[in-house]
Amino acid sequence: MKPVRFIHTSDIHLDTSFSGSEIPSRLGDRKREAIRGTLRRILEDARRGEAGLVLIAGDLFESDRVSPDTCEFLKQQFEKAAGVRIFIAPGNHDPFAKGSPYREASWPGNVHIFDAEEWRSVELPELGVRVTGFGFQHHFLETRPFLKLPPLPGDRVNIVMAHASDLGSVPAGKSKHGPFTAAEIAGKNVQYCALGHYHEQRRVENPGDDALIWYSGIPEGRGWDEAGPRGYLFGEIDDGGVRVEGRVSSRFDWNTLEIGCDEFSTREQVLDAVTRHRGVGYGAETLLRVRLVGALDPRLDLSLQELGERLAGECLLLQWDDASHPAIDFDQVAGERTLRGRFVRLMNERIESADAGEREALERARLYGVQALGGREVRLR
Ligand SMILES: [Mn+2]
Repeated sequence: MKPVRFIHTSDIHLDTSFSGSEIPSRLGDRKREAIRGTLRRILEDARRGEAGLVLIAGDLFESDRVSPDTCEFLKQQFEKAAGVRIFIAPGNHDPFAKGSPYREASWPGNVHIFDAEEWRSVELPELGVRVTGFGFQHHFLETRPFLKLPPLPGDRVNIVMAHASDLGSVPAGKSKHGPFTAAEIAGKNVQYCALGHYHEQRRVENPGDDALIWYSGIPEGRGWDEAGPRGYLFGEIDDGGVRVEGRVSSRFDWNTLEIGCDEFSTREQVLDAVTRHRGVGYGAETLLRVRLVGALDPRLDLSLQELGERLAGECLLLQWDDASHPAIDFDQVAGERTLRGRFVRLMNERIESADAGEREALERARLYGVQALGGREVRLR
Protein backbone atom coordinates (compact mmCIF):
# COMPACT_ATOMS: atom_id res chain seq x y z
CA MET A 1 0.00 0.00 0.00
CA LYS A 2 0.94 3.65 -0.45
CA PRO A 3 2.14 4.99 2.93
CA VAL A 4 -0.52 6.93 4.83
CA ARG A 5 0.55 9.62 7.27
CA PHE A 6 -1.63 10.89 10.06
CA ILE A 7 -1.59 13.17 13.07
CA HIS A 8 -3.17 12.17 16.36
CA THR A 9 -4.00 14.84 18.94
CA SER A 10 -6.59 15.37 21.69
CA ASP A 11 -7.41 17.39 24.80
CA ILE A 12 -6.65 20.77 23.29
CA HIS A 13 -9.23 22.43 25.58
CA LEU A 14 -9.70 25.57 23.49
CA ASP A 15 -11.12 28.52 25.46
CA THR A 16 -9.91 27.24 28.82
CA SER A 17 -10.63 29.74 31.56
CA PHE A 18 -7.68 30.30 33.83
CA SER A 19 -9.75 32.19 36.39
CA GLY A 20 -9.38 30.49 39.72
CA SER A 21 -6.00 29.12 38.68
CA GLU A 22 -2.77 30.49 40.04
CA ILE A 23 -1.86 32.66 37.08
CA PRO A 24 -2.73 36.35 36.56
CA SER A 25 -5.46 37.13 34.02
CA ARG A 26 -3.08 38.84 31.55
CA LEU A 27 -1.37 35.45 31.22
CA GLY A 28 -4.72 33.66 30.87
CA ASP A 29 -5.26 35.54 27.59
CA ARG A 30 -1.78 34.67 26.39
CA LYS A 31 -2.26 31.02 27.32
CA ARG A 32 -5.55 30.84 25.40
CA GLU A 33 -3.76 32.36 22.39
CA ALA A 34 -0.98 29.81 22.79
CA ILE A 35 -3.49 26.95 22.81
CA ARG A 36 -4.99 28.23 19.55
CA GLY A 37 -1.51 28.61 18.12
CA THR A 38 -0.78 25.00 18.99
CA LEU A 39 -3.76 23.78 17.00
CA ARG A 40 -2.71 25.96 14.08
CA ARG A 41 0.80 24.51 14.13
CA ILE A 42 -0.55 20.95 14.27
CA LEU A 43 -2.66 21.56 11.16
CA GLU A 44 0.29 23.26 9.42
CA ASP A 45 2.39 20.22 10.20
CA ALA A 46 -0.32 18.04 8.64
CA ARG A 47 -0.14 20.04 5.42
CA ARG A 48 3.65 20.27 5.37
CA GLY A 49 4.21 16.65 6.37
CA GLU A 50 1.60 15.51 3.89
CA ALA A 51 -0.51 13.83 6.51
CA GLY A 52 -3.80 12.83 4.92
CA LEU A 53 -5.58 12.49 8.26
CA VAL A 54 -5.86 14.45 11.49
CA LEU A 55 -7.49 12.58 14.37
CA ILE A 56 -8.77 14.71 17.26
CA ALA A 57 -9.76 12.31 20.05
CA GLY A 58 -12.00 14.58 22.13
CA ASP A 59 -11.91 17.61 24.41
CA LEU A 60 -11.10 19.95 21.54
CA PHE A 61 -13.11 22.53 23.51
CA GLU A 62 -13.02 23.14 27.24
CA SER A 63 -16.85 23.52 27.33
CA ASP A 64 -19.97 24.25 25.24
CA ARG A 65 -19.39 27.94 25.81
CA VAL A 66 -16.99 28.43 22.96
CA SER A 67 -16.55 32.03 21.84
CA PRO A 68 -17.78 32.81 18.30
CA ASP A 69 -14.24 33.98 17.58
CA THR A 70 -12.78 30.60 18.49
CA CYS A 71 -15.42 28.83 16.40
CA GLU A 72 -14.55 31.00 13.39
CA PHE A 73 -10.85 30.47 14.00
CA LEU A 74 -11.33 26.71 13.97
CA LYS A 75 -13.40 26.76 10.78
CA GLN A 76 -10.77 28.87 9.05
CA GLN A 77 -7.96 26.58 10.16
CA PHE A 78 -9.88 23.49 9.02
CA GLU A 79 -10.66 25.16 5.67
CA LYS A 80 -7.00 25.99 5.16
CA ALA A 81 -6.23 22.29 5.58
CA ALA A 82 -8.73 21.45 2.84
CA GLY A 83 -6.69 18.50 1.53
CA VAL A 84 -6.61 16.88 4.97
CA ARG A 85 -9.42 14.72 6.32
CA ILE A 86 -10.12 15.79 9.90
CA PHE A 87 -11.92 13.43 12.30
CA ILE A 88 -13.27 14.50 15.67
CA ALA A 89 -14.49 12.12 18.39
CA PRO A 90 -16.15 14.39 21.02
CA GLY A 91 -15.27 13.77 24.67
CA ASN A 92 -16.63 14.60 28.11
CA HIS A 93 -15.74 18.31 27.87
CA ASP A 94 -17.10 18.78 24.35
CA PRO A 95 -19.87 16.20 23.89
CA PHE A 96 -22.10 16.26 20.81
CA ALA A 97 -24.95 17.62 22.93
CA LYS A 98 -27.60 20.30 22.55
CA GLY A 99 -25.91 23.72 22.40
CA SER A 100 -22.56 22.29 21.33
CA PRO A 101 -20.73 24.21 18.59
CA TYR A 102 -20.41 20.83 16.85
CA ARG A 103 -24.18 20.93 16.28
CA GLU A 104 -24.74 24.67 15.98
CA ALA A 105 -22.05 25.62 13.49
CA SER A 106 -21.57 24.39 9.95
CA TRP A 107 -18.19 22.79 9.48
CA PRO A 108 -16.08 22.51 6.31
CA GLY A 109 -16.54 19.39 4.16
CA ASN A 110 -13.18 17.89 5.16
CA VAL A 111 -14.32 17.63 8.81
CA HIS A 112 -16.12 14.57 10.14
CA ILE A 113 -17.58 14.59 13.65
CA PHE A 114 -18.56 11.29 15.26
CA ASP A 115 -21.91 12.36 16.61
CA ALA A 116 -23.28 9.20 18.26
CA GLU A 117 -22.52 7.03 21.26
CA GLU A 118 -22.18 4.16 18.82
CA TRP A 119 -19.33 3.06 16.63
CA ARG A 120 -19.52 4.44 13.08
CA SER A 121 -17.08 3.91 10.24
CA VAL A 122 -15.95 6.23 7.49
CA GLU A 123 -14.44 4.49 4.47
CA LEU A 124 -11.46 6.11 2.79
CA PRO A 125 -10.81 3.75 -0.15
CA GLU A 126 -8.38 6.20 -1.78
CA LEU A 127 -6.12 5.85 1.28
CA GLY A 128 -6.86 2.21 1.98
CA VAL A 129 -8.05 3.20 5.45
CA ARG A 130 -11.26 2.97 7.46
CA VAL A 131 -11.71 5.36 10.42
CA THR A 132 -14.12 4.10 13.08
CA GLY A 133 -15.08 6.45 15.88
CA PHE A 134 -17.27 6.98 18.91
CA GLY A 135 -18.56 10.34 20.18
CA PHE A 136 -19.79 11.39 23.63
CA GLN A 137 -23.28 12.89 23.67
CA HIS A 138 -23.17 13.82 27.37
CA HIS A 139 -20.60 15.12 29.83
CA PHE A 140 -20.14 11.65 31.27
CA LEU A 141 -20.01 8.09 29.99
CA GLU A 142 -20.13 5.22 32.44
CA THR A 143 -20.63 2.40 29.94
CA ARG A 144 -17.70 0.70 28.26
CA PRO A 145 -17.58 1.78 24.61
CA PHE A 146 -15.03 -0.78 23.43
CA LEU A 147 -17.20 -3.72 24.56
CA LYS A 148 -19.52 -2.72 21.71
CA LEU A 149 -16.79 -2.31 19.10
CA PRO A 150 -17.42 -5.09 16.55
CA PRO A 151 -14.55 -6.94 14.84
CA LEU A 152 -13.75 -4.80 11.79
CA PRO A 153 -13.34 -6.08 8.23
CA GLY A 154 -9.71 -6.81 7.40
CA ASP A 155 -9.83 -5.38 3.86
CA ARG A 156 -8.36 -2.00 4.93
CA VAL A 157 -6.17 -0.52 7.61
CA ASN A 158 -8.43 0.17 10.59
CA ILE A 159 -7.98 3.28 12.69
CA VAL A 160 -10.25 3.51 15.72
CA MET A 161 -10.68 6.67 17.80
CA ALA A 162 -12.44 7.61 21.01
CA HIS A 163 -12.23 9.55 24.24
CA ALA A 164 -11.83 6.84 26.85
CA SER A 165 -10.21 5.76 30.12
CA ASP A 166 -7.67 2.96 30.24
CA LEU A 167 -8.52 1.13 33.47
CA GLY A 168 -5.00 -0.29 33.50
CA SER A 169 -3.55 3.07 34.56
CA VAL A 170 -5.99 5.73 35.73
CA PRO A 171 -4.07 8.91 36.66
CA ALA A 172 -4.76 10.13 40.22
CA GLY A 173 -7.96 12.14 40.44
CA LYS A 174 -8.97 11.51 36.81
CA SER A 175 -12.60 10.65 36.09
CA LYS A 176 -13.12 7.31 34.38
CA HIS A 177 -15.24 8.29 31.41
CA GLY A 178 -15.68 5.53 28.84
CA PRO A 179 -13.68 2.89 30.72
CA PHE A 180 -11.91 0.11 28.82
CA THR A 181 -9.14 -2.43 29.00
CA ALA A 182 -6.80 -3.22 26.11
CA ALA A 183 -8.27 -6.75 25.97
CA GLU A 184 -11.52 -5.16 24.70
CA ILE A 185 -9.66 -3.79 21.66
CA ALA A 186 -7.51 -6.84 20.84
CA GLY A 187 -8.76 -9.34 18.25
CA LYS A 188 -10.87 -6.79 16.36
CA ASN A 189 -8.58 -6.10 13.40
CA VAL A 190 -7.54 -2.69 14.71
CA GLN A 191 -4.15 -1.38 13.53
CA TYR A 192 -4.15 1.92 15.40
CA CYS A 193 -6.30 3.22 18.25
CA ALA A 194 -6.20 7.00 18.83
CA LEU A 195 -7.28 7.95 22.33
CA GLY A 196 -7.94 11.13 24.27
CA HIS A 197 -8.73 12.00 27.89
CA TYR A 198 -5.48 11.28 29.77
CA HIS A 199 -3.11 14.21 29.38
CA GLU A 200 0.17 12.30 29.39
CA GLN A 201 1.41 11.03 26.04
CA ARG A 202 1.83 7.28 26.29
CA ARG A 203 1.24 3.92 24.75
CA VAL A 204 -1.27 1.54 26.30
CA GLU A 205 0.14 -1.96 26.81
CA ASN A 206 -1.68 -4.40 24.58
CA PRO A 207 -0.53 -8.01 24.98
CA GLY A 208 -3.59 -9.26 23.04
CA ASP A 209 -2.61 -8.41 19.44
CA ASP A 210 -0.63 -5.97 17.27
CA ALA A 211 -3.01 -3.00 17.64
CA LEU A 212 -1.05 0.09 18.64
CA ILE A 213 -2.99 2.00 21.29
CA TRP A 214 -1.86 5.52 22.17
CA TYR A 215 -2.84 8.57 24.15
CA SER A 216 -1.49 11.62 22.30
CA GLY A 217 -1.60 13.75 25.47
CA ILE A 218 -2.35 17.44 25.87
CA PRO A 219 -0.47 19.48 23.23
CA GLU A 220 -0.12 22.62 25.41
CA GLY A 221 0.10 22.20 29.19
CA ARG A 222 -2.32 24.16 31.35
CA GLY A 223 -0.77 24.00 34.81
CA TRP A 224 2.19 22.92 36.93
CA ASP A 225 0.73 19.42 36.96
CA GLU A 226 1.32 19.39 33.17
CA ALA A 227 4.95 20.43 33.22
CA GLY A 228 7.57 20.32 30.50
CA PRO A 229 7.27 20.23 26.71
CA ARG A 230 3.99 18.78 25.40
CA GLY A 231 3.03 17.55 21.97
CA TYR A 232 1.11 15.27 19.65
CA LEU A 233 1.79 12.15 17.58
CA PHE A 234 2.78 11.92 13.93
CA GLY A 235 2.16 8.50 12.46
CA GLU A 236 2.84 6.53 9.32
CA ILE A 237 1.12 3.39 8.07
CA ASP A 238 2.54 1.15 5.37
CA ASP A 239 2.84 -2.56 4.64
CA GLY A 240 5.28 -2.83 7.53
CA GLY A 241 2.65 -1.67 10.02
CA VAL A 242 2.04 1.52 12.00
CA ARG A 243 4.70 3.72 13.58
CA VAL A 244 4.21 6.91 15.58
CA GLU A 245 6.59 9.52 16.89
CA GLY A 246 6.01 12.30 19.40
CA ARG A 247 6.40 15.91 18.24
CA VAL A 248 6.59 18.88 20.57
CA SER A 249 3.98 21.60 20.04
CA SER A 250 3.80 23.53 23.31
CA ARG A 251 4.68 27.19 23.36
CA PHE A 252 4.70 27.93 27.08
CA ASP A 253 6.14 25.37 29.42
CA TRP A 254 5.30 24.97 33.06
CA ASN A 255 8.08 23.87 35.29
CA THR A 256 8.93 23.49 38.96
CA LEU A 257 12.45 23.81 40.32
CA GLU A 258 13.14 22.39 43.73
CA ILE A 259 15.91 24.27 45.52
CA GLY A 260 17.40 22.80 48.68
CA CYS A 261 18.43 25.67 50.96
CA ASP A 262 20.25 23.80 53.76
CA GLU A 263 23.70 25.05 52.73
CA PHE A 264 22.80 28.70 52.10
CA SER A 265 23.36 31.68 54.36
CA THR A 266 22.70 34.53 51.90
CA ARG A 267 20.03 35.46 49.36
CA GLU A 268 22.65 35.49 46.59
CA GLN A 269 23.16 31.78 47.03
CA VAL A 270 19.43 31.17 46.55
CA LEU A 271 19.52 33.38 43.47
CA ASP A 272 22.52 31.52 42.02
CA ALA A 273 20.85 28.18 42.66
CA VAL A 274 17.83 29.31 40.61
CA THR A 275 19.69 30.96 37.72
CA ARG A 276 21.94 27.92 37.33
CA HIS A 277 18.87 26.28 35.70
CA ARG A 278 18.46 29.05 33.10
CA GLY A 279 18.13 27.57 29.60
CA VAL A 280 17.52 24.05 30.87
CA GLY A 281 14.99 24.25 33.70
CA TYR A 282 13.38 27.42 32.42
CA GLY A 283 13.49 30.10 29.74
CA ALA A 284 11.81 33.41 28.94
CA GLU A 285 8.52 31.62 28.13
CA THR A 286 8.38 29.37 31.19
CA LEU A 287 5.79 29.62 33.91
CA LEU A 288 8.17 28.79 36.70
CA ARG A 289 7.47 27.67 40.22
CA VAL A 290 10.40 27.60 42.60
CA ARG A 291 9.93 25.31 45.54
CA LEU A 292 12.25 26.05 48.44
CA VAL A 293 12.95 23.13 50.74
CA GLY A 294 15.28 22.34 53.60
CA ALA A 295 16.31 23.95 56.87
CA LEU A 296 17.10 27.67 56.61
CA ASP A 297 20.18 29.08 58.26
CA PRO A 298 18.98 31.72 60.80
CA ARG A 299 21.35 34.25 59.18
CA LEU A 300 19.59 33.92 55.81
CA ASP A 301 17.01 36.65 55.35
CA LEU A 302 14.78 35.12 52.72
CA SER A 303 12.86 38.09 51.35
CA LEU A 304 10.93 36.49 48.52
CA GLN A 305 9.76 39.82 47.19
CA GLU A 306 13.30 41.05 46.73
CA LEU A 307 14.38 37.74 45.23
CA GLY A 308 11.43 37.93 42.84
CA GLU A 309 12.42 41.44 41.73
CA ARG A 310 15.96 40.31 41.06
CA LEU A 311 14.64 37.44 38.91
CA ALA A 312 12.16 39.61 36.97
CA GLY A 313 12.48 39.08 33.22
CA GLU A 314 14.07 35.65 33.61
CA CYS A 315 10.78 33.88 32.89
CA LEU A 316 7.16 34.57 32.00
CA LEU A 317 5.91 34.03 35.52
CA LEU A 318 7.68 33.27 38.78
CA GLN A 319 5.89 31.79 41.72
CA TRP A 320 7.42 30.82 45.05
CA ASP A 321 6.41 27.75 46.93
CA ASP A 322 8.17 28.07 50.24
CA ALA A 323 8.29 24.69 51.95
CA SER A 324 11.49 25.43 53.85
CA HIS A 325 11.67 25.62 57.62
CA PRO A 326 14.05 27.62 59.76
CA ALA A 327 16.87 25.68 61.35
CA ILE A 328 16.08 26.54 64.94
CA ASP A 329 17.25 24.35 67.80
CA PHE A 330 14.29 24.77 70.15
CA ASP A 331 15.98 22.75 72.91
CA GLN A 332 18.85 25.20 72.90
CA VAL A 333 16.52 28.22 72.88
CA ALA A 334 14.55 26.69 75.78
CA GLY A 335 17.76 26.76 77.84
CA GLU A 336 18.18 30.52 77.40
CA ARG A 337 17.42 32.82 80.37
CA THR A 338 15.57 35.21 78.09
CA LEU A 339 11.97 36.04 77.22
CA ARG A 340 12.45 33.92 74.10
CA GLY A 341 13.65 31.01 76.22
CA ARG A 342 10.69 31.30 78.58
CA PHE A 343 8.29 31.48 75.61
CA VAL A 344 9.73 28.29 74.12
CA ARG A 345 9.57 26.45 77.48
CA LEU A 346 5.89 27.35 77.83
CA MET A 347 5.14 26.34 74.25
CA ASN A 348 7.04 23.05 74.66
CA GLU A 349 4.82 22.16 77.63
CA ARG A 350 1.67 22.90 75.65
CA ILE A 351 2.93 20.95 72.62
CA GLU A 352 3.66 17.93 74.80
CA SER A 353 0.14 17.80 76.23
CA ALA A 354 -1.62 18.63 72.95
CA ASP A 355 -3.42 16.10 70.78
CA ALA A 356 -2.24 15.45 67.23
CA GLY A 357 -4.68 17.95 65.71
CA GLU A 358 -3.51 20.83 67.91
CA ARG A 359 0.15 19.98 67.85
CA GLU A 360 0.88 21.29 64.36
CA ALA A 361 -0.72 24.68 65.04
CA LEU A 362 1.19 24.99 68.33
CA GLU A 363 4.47 24.13 66.63
CA ARG A 364 3.84 26.84 64.08
CA ALA A 365 2.98 29.30 66.86
CA ARG A 366 6.25 28.45 68.60
CA LEU A 367 8.16 29.12 65.38
CA TYR A 368 6.40 32.45 64.67
CA GLY A 369 6.93 33.54 68.25
CA VAL A 370 10.66 32.83 68.15
CA GLN A 371 10.96 34.69 64.84
CA ALA A 372 9.01 37.69 66.17
CA LEU A 373 10.96 37.80 69.43
CA GLY A 374 14.18 37.67 67.38
CA GLY A 375 13.06 40.72 65.41
CA ARG A 376 12.79 38.66 62.20
CA GLU A 377 10.17 38.77 59.47
CA VAL A 378 7.45 36.26 60.32
CA ARG A 379 6.53 34.26 57.25
CA LEU A 380 3.25 32.49 57.80
CA ARG A 381 2.87 29.06 56.25
MN1 LIG B 1 -11.57 14.33 28.91
